[in-house]
Amino acid sequence: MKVTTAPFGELDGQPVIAYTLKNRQGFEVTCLNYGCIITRIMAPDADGRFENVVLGFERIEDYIEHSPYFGAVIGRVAGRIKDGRFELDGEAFHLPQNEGTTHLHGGNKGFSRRIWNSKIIKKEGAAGVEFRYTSPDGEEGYPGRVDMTVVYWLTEDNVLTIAYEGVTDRPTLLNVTNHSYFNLSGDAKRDVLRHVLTMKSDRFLELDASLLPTGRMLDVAGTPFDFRAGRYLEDGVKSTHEQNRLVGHGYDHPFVLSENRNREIVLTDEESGRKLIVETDEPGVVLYTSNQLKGDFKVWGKPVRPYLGVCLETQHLPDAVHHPEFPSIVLTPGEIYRSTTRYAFCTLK
Ligand code: FUC
Repeated sequence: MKVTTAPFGELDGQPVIAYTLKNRQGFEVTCLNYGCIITRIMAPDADGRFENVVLGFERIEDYIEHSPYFGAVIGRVAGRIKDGRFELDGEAFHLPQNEGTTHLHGGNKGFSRRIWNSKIIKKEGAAGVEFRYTSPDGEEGYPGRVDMTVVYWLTEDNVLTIAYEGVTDRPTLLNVTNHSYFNLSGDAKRDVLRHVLTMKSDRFLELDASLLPTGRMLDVAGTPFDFRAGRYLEDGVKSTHEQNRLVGHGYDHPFVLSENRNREIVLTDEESGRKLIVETDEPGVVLYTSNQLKGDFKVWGKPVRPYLGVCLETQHLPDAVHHPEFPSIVLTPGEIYRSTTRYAFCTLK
């Protein structure tokens, strides 16, 4: 395992560093101390050709100006919080409303836009980067000082593991994820519509017009949300299902996982022969087919467009603080927030 570092520009007088983890097979992951952003994952196709399988940029300026959370760690709370307000132990908290009246992805300057302390770590058969960030009490409106650690581990068998840990000194909310946009075609040469997704999920959350959960969990059976036997992502884009249309034709939905740590999410691209197996201990995953991905910028030389990537955001269910029936995202002093997601890259051959 080889770990190299390279300068990746500067932000507010602080250096941005790119770490590249490379194993003996030639599989590579590059990540930044800014937002713990994964900029690049070089994975082999069925013929052994290494290409990048995530959307990203080559310059820090692009991440600051354009990025729809490409590759970043999202927190303190991933997803949407209705009206940017919540109550905890009888106290009301107000968060920045950065999408209409909704609070999205931790606010204006969440974990994804912070410089993290970073260092290279190693253990038998694996190398990694450990990121640490202390989010002060009241940052982006959230109570409590939160000490966060995120570790990216790479092993010789092309497995990337992300481990999150957090503690607080006051009751608060915490629900962290990674917002990588996968595109297994390699170097974003095709969109993801012909990617096949298989998921062990029987239910998904109904959304309202603001993309907030209504509280209803819908049965996937007989709908384009049934991924249990695998289906093309395209199905949800062409679908006339009201929930697909509502999110801009496609998927932007939380799914309840019915199994954990057992090949519960599998994404394949038959043409390149690449396959990604995601395993997590989180109760849910937000499937986002980048329906809203637009703008006057390019990714790896190609103009961005909807469906150029697919996000598999493993996490607790969004807006949990307003839905007591969802698993709680409250973290109290003395508890340790722990979450792990494993991404195994392989080929169909
Ligand atoms: C996802 C979606 C949102 C948004 C964002 C960039 O998590 O739920 O709709 O577009 O990412």
